[in-house]
Amino acid sequence: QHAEDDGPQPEKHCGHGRGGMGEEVSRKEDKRFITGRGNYVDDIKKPGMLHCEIVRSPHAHARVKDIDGSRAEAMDDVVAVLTAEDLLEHDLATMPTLMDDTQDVLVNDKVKFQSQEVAAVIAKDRYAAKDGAERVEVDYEVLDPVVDAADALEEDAPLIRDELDDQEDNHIFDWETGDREATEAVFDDAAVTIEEDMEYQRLHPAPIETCGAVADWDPGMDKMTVHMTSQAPHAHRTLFSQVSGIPEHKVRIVSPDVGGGFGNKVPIYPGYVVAAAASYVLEEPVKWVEERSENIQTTGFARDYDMTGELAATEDGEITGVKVDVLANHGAYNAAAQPSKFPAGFFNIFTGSYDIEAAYGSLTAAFTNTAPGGVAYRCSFRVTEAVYLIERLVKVLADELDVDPAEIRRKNFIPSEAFPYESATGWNYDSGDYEKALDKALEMADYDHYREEQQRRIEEDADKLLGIGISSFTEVVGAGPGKQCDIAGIEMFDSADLRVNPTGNAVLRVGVQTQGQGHETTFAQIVAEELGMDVDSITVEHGDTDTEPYGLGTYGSRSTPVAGAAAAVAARKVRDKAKSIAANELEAAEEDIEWDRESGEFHVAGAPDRSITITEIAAGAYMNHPDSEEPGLEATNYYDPPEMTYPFGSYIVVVEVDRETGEVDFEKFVAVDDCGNRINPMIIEGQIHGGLAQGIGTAMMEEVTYDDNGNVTGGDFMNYLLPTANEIPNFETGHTVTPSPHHPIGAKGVGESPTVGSPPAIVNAVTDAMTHAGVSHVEMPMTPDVVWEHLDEVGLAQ
Ligand code: MCN
Ligand code: CUM
Repeated sequence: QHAEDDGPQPEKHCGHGRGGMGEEVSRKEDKRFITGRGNYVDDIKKPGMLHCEIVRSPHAHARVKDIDGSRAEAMDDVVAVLTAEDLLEHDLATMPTLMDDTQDVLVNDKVKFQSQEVAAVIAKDRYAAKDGAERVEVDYEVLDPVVDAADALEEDAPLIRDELDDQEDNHIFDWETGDREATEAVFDDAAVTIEEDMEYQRLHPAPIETCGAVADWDPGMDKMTVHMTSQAPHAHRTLFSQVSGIPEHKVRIVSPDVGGGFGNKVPIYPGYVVAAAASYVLEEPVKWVEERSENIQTTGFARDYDMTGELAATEDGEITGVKVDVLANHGAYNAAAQPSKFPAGFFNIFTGSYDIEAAYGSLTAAFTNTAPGGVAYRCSFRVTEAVYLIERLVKVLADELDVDPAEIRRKNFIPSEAFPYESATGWNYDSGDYEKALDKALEMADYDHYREEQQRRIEEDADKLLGIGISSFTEVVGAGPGKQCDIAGIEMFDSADLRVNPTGNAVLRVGVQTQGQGHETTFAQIVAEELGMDVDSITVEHGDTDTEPYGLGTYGSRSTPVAGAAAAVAARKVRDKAKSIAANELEAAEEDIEWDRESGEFHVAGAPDRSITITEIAAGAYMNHPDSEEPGLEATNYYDPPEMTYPFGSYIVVVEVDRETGEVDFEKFVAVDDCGNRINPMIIEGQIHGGLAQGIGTAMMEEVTYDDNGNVTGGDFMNYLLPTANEIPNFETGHTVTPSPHHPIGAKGVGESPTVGSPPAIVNAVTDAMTHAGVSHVEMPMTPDVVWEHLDEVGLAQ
């Protein structure tokens, strides 16, 4: 699978000044971004391009009795009004979701959530399209909606999916994991058990750039080109081809610069299909770009898990069992974006960083009259929910036993010598050293000092209470292996194709798709490291299915674990061929050629001065190739990872809680991460900062809310609150390095660690400020009124 190599060693900043592994290379892509030369979907303009505006339902549950588009069609600049009837002619009225459900592209019979797509107006400019959409008259028969998952499972709840023959209620599926009997037995014998109910509220990834597409059907070439906001261009091409019937080689998906994805751009949305259908019918390019409220109200949401967790432990705090029960709100369609064999994503990693004998989890998923989705927003396929659950429970247990939450973690960590480790729910952790990361975080946070300060404030009845929260999380990222993980049947491998030019520079094409993560820099660094090239001489291309090798895309922090591995292996294949060319150029035997990582040069064994650079070798490959080799210097690798990678970290948050207002201030925010060998520490730091900000948003402010009539009451930035620079404290980051033993360069993913790891640390901190008065849990988002109510309840409010 991978070429043998010792690889760069932990903690040793290699790079050798050429911008290889471990160097803080400035982001290559930033030049175009900060000079206003980025190229996003809405920047694409084509001759004759039309604009699409979608007519959306004001009701959450309603039968569509009639659609009258005549007033819109009568407008000068309106070209067409499309409804489900028009799409039916082309067999495009419905589309499959990633979980094998069927979603209306335009509502055929019944609206199932507010703002669902009912009709589309195509016009010569965006204003006309919008005016036209307002003139489309839809006659609705309003039905009772149900937005809460528990209510949806009541016997008298309105049936949402009445178009499905086998669907008699709103129940979607039950799922379980672990060993129920063994877990019950452990709980029966336990000296101590604790239980806590907690909600992980509905969130939205809310990338700066909303979703959009420019579809362009070329009747001369019989080819459909779709520029779209996609985290997975190739998978989307296959799905597009399957849905439309256009052969795959006649479909080209281009994902230009993407202004943030955070999981939002993994699914396929009706707008993309409508734009493509409209272009096909009208034979002109058609652009569709969402507005903010459309994005929040209709595209893939995140979380919405109602969880009950229990721990069993011995008197001295050894955790022996964990039990969890979940009610999942999936919205109107089962459209979670995750590997198809994992209906609850990777939620079953809920044993976390701890060596727990027995674990059992059960989950029920329900349809509701809310937008579909469920997996998105920097979550590693629901590891966010799992980490939240276990890290909250550990804090509750520590309080029950009156032991320090750092000590109880230390006591239960999977010991560093136990790796590779198989968890009670079947995960194979590759490597870890949890105690080291925790110790480092404790030291950076000045933990003992704050514990004393906390006590002092309690004794002095101070106006502001102090709370200290810890989270020692474990992540699982880097799906495949292909046999376990697939999207719509396609195995989750990834790819890299490296071509070295005659003049010694190179183009690396990858199957993943950056949305801001810096792949154009970090992937070039991998090649620079492996070939002794300068990072500036390598261009990374992604996001065009006509030129890039097939890959499954960027999500689940899989780019480094999977495509990063592919890039390293492709570079090593080139290096192998380079040896043969070096031998030819240096007139030596190939077995005698050695590559020196430090200098980046190839030389004859025992004669370091008889050396040659990759640039000279590139010239040799095209101008004087050895008879034993084909001309040229390139290699491709399709990498199917043998395992996932398990990054981890320890976060410590110190908060001040105002007893008069319920406001929470961050005193200290320490994040120690371990993502194995690090490619670019500066980019990693940026990833951590961004994810911690989103973790603060999650814990403190963000929620998509609905009223009982199914109206989205949190569907715009007035009501869906994102943190700004004002709410973000100074982060102190640190790291440890525990390489992945199976990854060619020892790297693990990191893109989601901070959002996964930080919410429980923050909630643990706020709760901790009130633990002495008996508060065991505070629900997110912890707005001042929520916190104040808890203060009031236990007599701490002023
Ligand atoms: N990296 C590194 N060394 C490592 C691990 C990672 O230098 N040991 C670098 C990578 O090379 C890459 C970045 O850190 O440039 C993130 O890498 P990785 O963890 O592999 O994650 P992905 O590139 O697959 O990104 C996906 C991840 C996910 S799933 C979400 S959601 C998210 C996130 O990244 N969305 C983002 N971070 C985001 N950052 C931005 N700016 N925009 C988004 O939409
Ligand atoms: Cu779960 S959000 Mo990211 O995997 O694209």
